[in-house]
Parts: sequence; structure tokens; C-alpha cells
Amino acid sequence: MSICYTSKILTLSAIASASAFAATAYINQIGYRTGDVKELAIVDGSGTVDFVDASGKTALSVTPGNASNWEPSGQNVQLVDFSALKDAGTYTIKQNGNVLRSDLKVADKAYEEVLKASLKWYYYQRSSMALEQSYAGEWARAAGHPDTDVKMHSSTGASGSISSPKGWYDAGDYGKYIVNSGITTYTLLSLYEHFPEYFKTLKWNIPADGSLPDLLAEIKYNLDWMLTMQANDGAVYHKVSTLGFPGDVMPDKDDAGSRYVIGKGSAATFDFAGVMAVAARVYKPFDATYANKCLEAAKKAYSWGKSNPNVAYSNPMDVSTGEYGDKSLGDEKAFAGTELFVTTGDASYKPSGNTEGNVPNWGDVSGLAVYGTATHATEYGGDATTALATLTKLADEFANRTKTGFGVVMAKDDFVWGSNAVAGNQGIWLLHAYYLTGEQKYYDAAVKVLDYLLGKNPLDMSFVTGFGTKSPKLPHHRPSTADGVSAPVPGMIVGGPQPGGEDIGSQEWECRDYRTGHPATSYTDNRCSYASNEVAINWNAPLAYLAGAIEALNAGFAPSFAATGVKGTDAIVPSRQGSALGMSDNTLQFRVVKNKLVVEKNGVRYDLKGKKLK
Ligand code: G3I
Ligand code: 9MR
Repeated sequence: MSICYTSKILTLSAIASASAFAATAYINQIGYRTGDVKELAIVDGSGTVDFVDASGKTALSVTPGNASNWEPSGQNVQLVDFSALKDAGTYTIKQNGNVLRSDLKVADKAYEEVLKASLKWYYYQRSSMALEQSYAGEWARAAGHPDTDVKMHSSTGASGSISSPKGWYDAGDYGKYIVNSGITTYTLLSLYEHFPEYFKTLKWNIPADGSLPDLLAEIKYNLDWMLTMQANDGAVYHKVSTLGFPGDVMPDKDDAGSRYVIGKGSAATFDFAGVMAVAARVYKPFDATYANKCLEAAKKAYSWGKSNPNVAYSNPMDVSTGEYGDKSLGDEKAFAGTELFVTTGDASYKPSGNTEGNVPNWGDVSGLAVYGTATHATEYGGDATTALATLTKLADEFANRTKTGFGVVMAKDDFVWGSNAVAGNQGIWLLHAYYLTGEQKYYDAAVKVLDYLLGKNPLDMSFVTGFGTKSPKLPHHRPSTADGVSAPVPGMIVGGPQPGGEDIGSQEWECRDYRTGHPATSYTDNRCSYASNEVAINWNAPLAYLAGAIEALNAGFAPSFAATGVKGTDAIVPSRQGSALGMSDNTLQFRVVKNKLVVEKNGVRYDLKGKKLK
């Protein structure tokens, strides 16, 4: 009797509180930049939304927009534009006097810490060296996988063994895969190449000898490994891994047997060539010998690829580690050729097929060729214009998508394995359109991509470990599982929701079915879930690029190539002699004024087309 009574009371009070606090507000949990567009999403709300500052004063009241359906989660969502809230601080969000949440932050450099953490994660992924406490804190660990004596698998066509140390572990596993290193390393190199002055001084406590900026020191750790993967004939091997995946153990306890160099193919070879061509430009001001080594390696790889353009890789019978298999290899060739032409000026590298492309992923790098072409107008002339049209066409669609639903770019079909990297790469695409046109709507949509990744999503979570009110606690990441530290390694973005459920029933942890019938909520924060909750180097890189580019732009740095879009007045056509990293006309200055990129010379401002501004 009394039990019945109690449960009745509980039920009634649960109903009462549910109706009183029915609305959910979804926000970027890391924060919003003071000067940026600011938007949150509300489900099941009604009435004005108030933003209350720390002193209890209502700083802003906003009437939400009309509700619209967001297909990926099946929810009806209202958007609330609170861009007018410009003072840094922490705010409480209220509707009808009910507190919806109290963790809204507005700050000047809102993304600087998540940027540093997303880059520092590459240090935590280093193979072949111990992580010292002075850098790694509680995540210090012993060295794993020296990889100084790696056996040549028969699929390489070679025998014996080679030394192939260093590099980053790919993901939650301990493999090192060239194809995935390709897009990852390119993305990080391009972040540096676009904003060298910003990254020359940004530091995040990693071992760097002082002669290189942290970002370049970190990237070099992986480039050094990649260079070991080139055969004498110029071809590049596909990967280094054990034959099967190891158990849930620390790197130095890997229980899966010997490490092998496995496979050799066109995708690995062209991806390697593209990356090394960019590296040759980026490292030249710091270390001409190293830059030249990268360039020679790139040329040699391209030359092998040109004679062997269709060597597709798939796992041999006895190998079950990450495959990164790809049968469509024209995009890798276009990417390599695009970058080699920029670096060398040798027209024999100039590709066709570099003006059309898709949002990049590890298996489709056509979009990287579009970036390279569009951002090098001097070298590519008319092709750069065509590539820019490719960029703006899709960017227009992306900007449109942010007008309804959750106010984000992701659509139903974007929810694939690693969906958070689809989002991140859409953001990079938008930023390239912004750099070259100065159109505010592209910048704003890119900011909304970060909003999605950092909490404005139907799971109400920041997808980055250690950041946000709610973030992943149990990523599929062997060190985080085995290190005995309760918090996961910080700064890792998880793959994210997707409806494939490939890991369901995976035996070790009996992964239960977490699919909801909606792609954007098919996710589980469980160690078993490698299809929704793993981490990977190619997923962190777009997050780092987005956060880094947005902070750099707002610190007043324009992308190094932006001036190539400047035409029309003699005063501001820059010379592009020498390195692509610096403007040789140093009387030019680039500024972001009200989120718009402008060029300034002798105190006069111009837009990117050379039109004088008031
Ligand atoms: O190509 C098809 C496409 O035509 C189709 O529309 C789409 C629908 O889902 O699927 C596409 O294939 C997907 C493929 O990735 C290419 O995107 C597969 O379904 C999907 O299962 C596959 O997932 C890959 C996964 O490995 C399994 O191979 C992920 O992209 C890739 O990021 C992931 O990488 C693993 C490494 O193998 C090992 N290390 C960890 C890493 C991250 O999980
Ligand atoms: O841990 C592996 C992860 O890195 C891969 O992305 C995933 C798909 O290839 O495979 C994981 O390994 C699992 C294997 O595929 C099946 N048995 C359980 C393994 C550990 O979860």
C-alpha cells in the first residue's frame, strides 16, 4: 500500500516537472565568440527566450523563429538568434521564468583551448616514444611500438624488414595507415600554410626543439614516419600494423604479435605525393634540406603513380586491421598533381579534374584538389575560377541548410561512419568559399558547424572529450580504456552518430543495439562502439582546422593566399614571388572587420575584389 502511494507521488511530481521544464535548449557548450553569429535550438518550447547575466539582469530577450522539422532527428526545432549578446560572460537561459540551462558562455577567444587540445591529441597518439609526465600529465605512458624492425608482408612484394618508427596511431587502434595519414596531414599542413603568423606563436606544451612552431613540430613527427614508407621504386606502402587488432591494452602491451609493412598501391602513393609536395613549401623557411627531401620524395612517388595509376589496395586474406581500401583513384592523382604543380611550377604535373570535387574524406580527396586550385589563382588562372565556382555552389547549399531545423549543415545522408568529420570538412569547405569571396554567410555557416560539433545537436553533447557540459566519457580508444585514468585522453572528437550499427553485437563487450531509427541520434557513449564512438586522426584534423582558422581570422590574420583574389587596383595586387607563406609586399595588411576579410594598404581598405571601402 505505502509502496503504491510513494510511486504515485513520484509519478505525479515527474509529470509536473516535465511540463514545467519541457523545453530543451541546445547550445554550443564551449561558448560563442563575442563578435560572431550566435544561435541556439529549442525543442518543445514556447514564448520569449531570456538571457540573464551573472548579476541577474536580463541582457537580451529573443522571440524564437518558427518551428521546422529536422529530418536527421525527426524533431521540430525553433532557432533562437542571440547574436546581439556581445558581452563576454556566462548566462542563464530562461523561458517563461523556467531555467533551461545555465552554461551559456560568450568569450573573446572561445575556441582557443579546444583548438590547442585538438592539436595536442596528436602528441598523445605518438607511436615509438614515451609520453612524459611534464607534457602528458596523468596520461603519461610508456613508449609503444618502436617499429624499428617491421617485417615486410608478402603483399609488399618485398622481403626482410625495415625501420619505420614514429608517426601517429590512426585511431582507437595502433595501426599507422598512409591513406588516412594523407588527408590528416594535409589538413594540418594547410592550417599552418593558411595562417603561418598565427601558428608561429601558438603553443600547447609538447616536446619541440624550439626551432619549429608546435604545429610544424607535431606534423613532422608523422611526416618522418611517412617518409620511411617509400620503396626504392617510389611506390608507397599502404600501412604498418599487426595482422589483427590488439586487445584493450596500452601501446607497450600490444598482444597482437609482430608488426608488418603491408601492401603498396596508388592511393597511398598519390596521397603521400600530395602531402610531401605541400610539406616542401611549408618547411622550406625552417629547414631547406628537409623540404627538399620531401619534394624529391613527392616527385618520385608521383612518377611511380603515373605509371601505376590503378593499383587498388584491399586487405590480404591474413590481415584484418583497418583497410582504407579505395577503388577510385583519379582523385588521389588529381590531388597530388595539383600540389606538385603549385610547388614546382612544372606544367607536366598540372592535372585535369582539379576543378570539380566533393567534400573531402579519406577515400575521396577530389575536394583537396579543388582547394589547392582555387587558392592558387596565380598558378591556375581560369581553373581557379572554375574551382571557386565549385566551392560556392555547394557552400550556398550548405548556408541554406543552416536556416532551418537545428541550424546546422548536416543532412540525413551525411550520417556515415565518422559523421563528425563530414561536418568538420563541410566547415572547411565553407571557410574556403569565405576566404575567396568574403561572403559573410559562408563564415556564419562555418561557425554553425562548430556549434553542431560542440553541443548544438539532438544528443545535447559536445563530441570532444574533456570539453563541454556533456562530452564522451568512454571512447573506443585503447589507451583511454587501459590507462587506469578515469577521464579519457582529452581533445579527441568521436566519430559520431550514424545508423550503420556495424559494431552491434561485437563480442568483447556485447555492444547492444543503440540505433533509434534516426541517424542523428544513433550513437552510444560506450567503449564497444567503434562505429559511433571511436576517435581517429582524420576526424580531429577538421575540428582543429575549423577552430584554428576561426580564431586566426578573428585575430586579424587573413589566409596567406587570399591576396591572389585581389584584382583591380594596382595598389593592392600583391607580388607572389617566393614562398606562398608570406606576402612579399609587406605594405599590405589583412584584417577581419565585422567578420569580413579586407585588405588594407596605407590606411585605405579594400574588399577582396579590390573595391575601395568606406
Ligand atoms: O562507399 C560507401 C558508399 O557508397 C555508401 O553510400 C555509404 C553508406 O554508408 O557507405 C560507404 O562505405 C563506407 C566506407 O567507410 C566509406 O565511407 C562504409 O559503409 C563504412 O563502413 C566505412 O567505414 C570506415 C571504417 O573504417 C570501416 O572500414 C570508415 O570510413 C573509416 O573511418 C574506418 O576507419 C577505421 C580504420 O579502418 C581502423 N582504425 C580506426 C578507424 C576509425 O574507425
Ligand atoms: O578496434 C577496432 C577499430 O579500431 C576499428 O575501427 C574497427 C573496425 O575495423 O574494428 C575494431 O576492432 C574490432 C574488430 O573489428 C572486431 N572485433 C572486436 C574488435 C575490437 O572492438
